[in-house]
Amino acid sequence: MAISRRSFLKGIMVTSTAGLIGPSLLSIAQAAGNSPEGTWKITGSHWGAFRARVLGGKVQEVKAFELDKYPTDMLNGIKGIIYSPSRVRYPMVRYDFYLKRHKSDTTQRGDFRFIRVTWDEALDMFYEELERIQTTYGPSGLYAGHTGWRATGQVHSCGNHLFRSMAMHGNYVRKVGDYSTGAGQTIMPYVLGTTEVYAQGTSWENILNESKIVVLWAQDIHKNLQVGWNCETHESYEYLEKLKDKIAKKEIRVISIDPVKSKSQNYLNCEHQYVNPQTDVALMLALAHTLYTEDLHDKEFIETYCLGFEEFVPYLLGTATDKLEKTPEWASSICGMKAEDIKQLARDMAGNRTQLLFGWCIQRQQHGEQPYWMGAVLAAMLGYIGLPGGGVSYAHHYSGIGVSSSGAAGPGAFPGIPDSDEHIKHKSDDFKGASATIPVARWVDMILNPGKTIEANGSKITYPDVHMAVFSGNNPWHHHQDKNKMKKAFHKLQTVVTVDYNWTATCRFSDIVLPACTQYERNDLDLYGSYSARGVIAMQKLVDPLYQSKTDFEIFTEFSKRMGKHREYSRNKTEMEWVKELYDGCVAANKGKFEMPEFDKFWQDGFVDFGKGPAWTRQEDFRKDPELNSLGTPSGFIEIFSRKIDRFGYDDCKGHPAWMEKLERSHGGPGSDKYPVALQSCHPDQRLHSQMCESTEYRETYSVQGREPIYLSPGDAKTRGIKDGDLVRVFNERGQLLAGARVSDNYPSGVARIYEGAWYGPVDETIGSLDTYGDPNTLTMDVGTSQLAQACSAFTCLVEVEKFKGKAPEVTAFNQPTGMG
Ligand SMILES: Nc1nc2c(c(=O)[nH]1)N[C@H]1C(S)=C(S)[C@@H](COP(=O)(O)OP(=O)(O)OC[C@H]3O[C@@H](n4cnc5c(=O)[nH]c(N)nc54)[C@H](O)[C@@H]3O)O[C@H]1N2
Ligand SMILES: Nc1nc2c(c(=O)[nH]1)N[C@H]1C(S)=C(S)[C@@H](COP(=O)(O)OP(=O)(O)OC[C@H]3O[C@@H](n4cnc5c(=O)[nH]c(N)nc54)[C@H](O)[C@@H]3O)O[C@H]1N2
Ligand SMILES: [Mo]
Repeated sequence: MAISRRSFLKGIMVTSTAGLIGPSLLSIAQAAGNSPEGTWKITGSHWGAFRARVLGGKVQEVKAFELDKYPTDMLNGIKGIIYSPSRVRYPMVRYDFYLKRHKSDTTQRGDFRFIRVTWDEALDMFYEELERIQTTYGPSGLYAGHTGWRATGQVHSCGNHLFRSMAMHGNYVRKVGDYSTGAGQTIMPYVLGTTEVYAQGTSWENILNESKIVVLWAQDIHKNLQVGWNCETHESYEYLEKLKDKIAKKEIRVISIDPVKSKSQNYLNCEHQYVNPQTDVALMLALAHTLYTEDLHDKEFIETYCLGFEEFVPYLLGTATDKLEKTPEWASSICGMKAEDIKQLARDMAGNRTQLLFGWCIQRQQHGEQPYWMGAVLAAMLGYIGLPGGGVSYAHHYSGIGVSSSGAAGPGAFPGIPDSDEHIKHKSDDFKGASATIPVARWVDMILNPGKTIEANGSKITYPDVHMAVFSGNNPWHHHQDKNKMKKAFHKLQTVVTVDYNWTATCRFSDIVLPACTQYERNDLDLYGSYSARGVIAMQKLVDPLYQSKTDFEIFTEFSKRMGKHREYSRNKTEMEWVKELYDGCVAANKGKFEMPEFDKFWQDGFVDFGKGPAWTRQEDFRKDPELNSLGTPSGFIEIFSRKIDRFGYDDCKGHPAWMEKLERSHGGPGSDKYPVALQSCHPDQRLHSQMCESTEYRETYSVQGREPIYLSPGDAKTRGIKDGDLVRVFNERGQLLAGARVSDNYPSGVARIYEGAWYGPVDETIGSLDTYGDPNTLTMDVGTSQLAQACSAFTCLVEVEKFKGKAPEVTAFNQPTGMG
């Protein structure tokens, strides 16, 4: 690697005084840093760390970081993010909003007519709108609490920039929960005492050494570990490789319980247990029924570690009020698995140490709390909880969970709150009787129904009357369900401001759009390995911000000038001073435990390695001593029955896990006569949500006739006269889209998939308009999982598919807006 220009200069500084560096010396330095093929720099990302060769101010080449032994194919999409045709180049204002401000015709939202303005004009307008909202409506008029997969980097953490600057102006409506695990993180504290979904799990070493059966339950681990919340290390893949090996040698059984043959199943070459979509709870109940009636359940474990089994058993046996015995025969008619196979699976699990590994998308459906709760009950009945290679995990597919933690502290972050109350301009916290916090997936419902009261986790939430929304680091026009409902909601908003580097659909439906630069256009640092805390990675700026884009730090420092508080905002520090300060803070936190070099050396090397931590087993301490190491549940034990939840009196989340019918369900369930195909909108193999969809050449490696693929079973394709590569229309009562058919043996009849994050590109802004690229959220349902979590239910969705006839409209999703000046 060529020595960087900065370190070369630094070398000179040591031997000479700054004044001596004349033009000739500088050009020597330049020449050394810039060898003919350019300069190599290092940076980190959700996709992993990599080095980039920069020449002539342009990224020429990207290669994986040497320590990353299993880099993701997505590195091939990075250049296309920076040089995407969809970059927001200048501050832009929606045409009618430019003319009439908050009195604009909001039904024009999404018509994609924008006017270019200067940064000062844009920031003034943004500030004036905030002032107007705070003084006219108070804090309940503003929604600014949204989050999402903003880029890695702790200095430019764009969510924190938004939250800090908005809070320095005044109060606003915030959210609780997230789209990833909304149902899981709400139910699990009642059952196992923590969210479980964001907790470190049993180390892979222990699973490999001790498990006899591993169940991948709705778990596409091989696909989903490609990305991480911090800079991903991909260390998990080493264990997946070993697992594959052990399966081949028949030393371990891995069973994927999934409607689809997943990428992981195909990679591992493991067993597949087909289940109908949304019916896992019926299957689990039947497994529990077999364990109980064949006396295979671990009575001692239940006696010692659990509470409420007696209340659950009558429901299982059909002696409770519903008078329905949850037999394998009963479950079979719902879940599609043969009764005899269910019984055999229960016996196999009872006789062999079994590790259940749940993915997240079975809780991203109506009643999503139930499979997680019932999963814990099943694990408790098996009795392996707290033993290495046994029990239940809810997150081994996420951010390297299962790779043991080094125990080191990562770098802190730019603060997301004001430093002092004195920095806050409007101090009112009068939400006019409405709630200041709402469950995140209900935010569109909130905009549409001010004053409406809903239940959420034992409390009543009253929707505030929101008139303005601000977004940064998330793309709600990709991530939220039911686009046509969103359009109606956005007609009700007076002002929408979005900060992004791309013309996402969220920008398209906004009034003021501010161009951020990408993470590759700024200096930063982050943790290397989210849960493993493997090290610290330097994120060296690769190129200068393109067009008129700015860093989020700069945007909100400039914004704070409007309040005369930019010094307080930035603490009067530059970007590099922040990078150094966060690094030095990390050094201090690890002092005496982990050796870290001085900042300059770190920045030059690009990486600090904390090494690997020891293997670990989840809930081991609880198993050893349930009194001393009691769980965080109300009783301290595993709660098979929850008195607390029971007292809420919800009909859609009762005192113990239960099977409940869905609003829509395939394979004979409600609505399947009209729309027979269950639409999965899983997490994309070749994107991070909507990020990288704009990467043109990379997108062309998977798109079909320029559209997002829909994966279909051969049977479903045949009965509809659809061939692989055909353009199809996918539709239901909620919307319609165009997609390209990919016919695949991995899919069973009645199940199709369009990956989430496909960019929304409507023909026009009207309600019901055809989506030209294929965003599945054009079709999904905006309904809470239950009154407990009120979380995202994207997987409760039925559609019909037909061959598209006629002239297909052009894809509009990646366009620049129509300029009006
Ligand atoms: N149908 C369906 N819908 C789903 C899901 C599903 O399974 N099915 N999954 C849900 C889940 S789990 C999630 S987590 C969400 C994800 O939803 P999001 O987190 O909203 O998705 P992203 O596409 O990652 O959006 C991040 C946005 O931030 C922008 N951005 C990135 N870095 C920066 C930065 O430094 N500065 C600024 N200003 N902007 C930046 C990107 O350009 C992008 O537009 O989607 C949810 N939606
Ligand atoms: N490559 C990549 N990786 C990612 C992300 C990304 O965008 N791209 N996003 C990250 C984020 S934010 C999140 S939240 C996680 C998401 O993680 P998950 O939500 O777990 O991921 P999915 O791949 O959507 O779903 C996993 C599996 O569940 C199966 N499944 C769907 N419905 C059912 C059902 O009813 N029953 C059963 N048994 N199985 C079902 C699907 O067929 C699929 O194989 O992934 C993370 N990892
Ligand atoms: Mo997520």
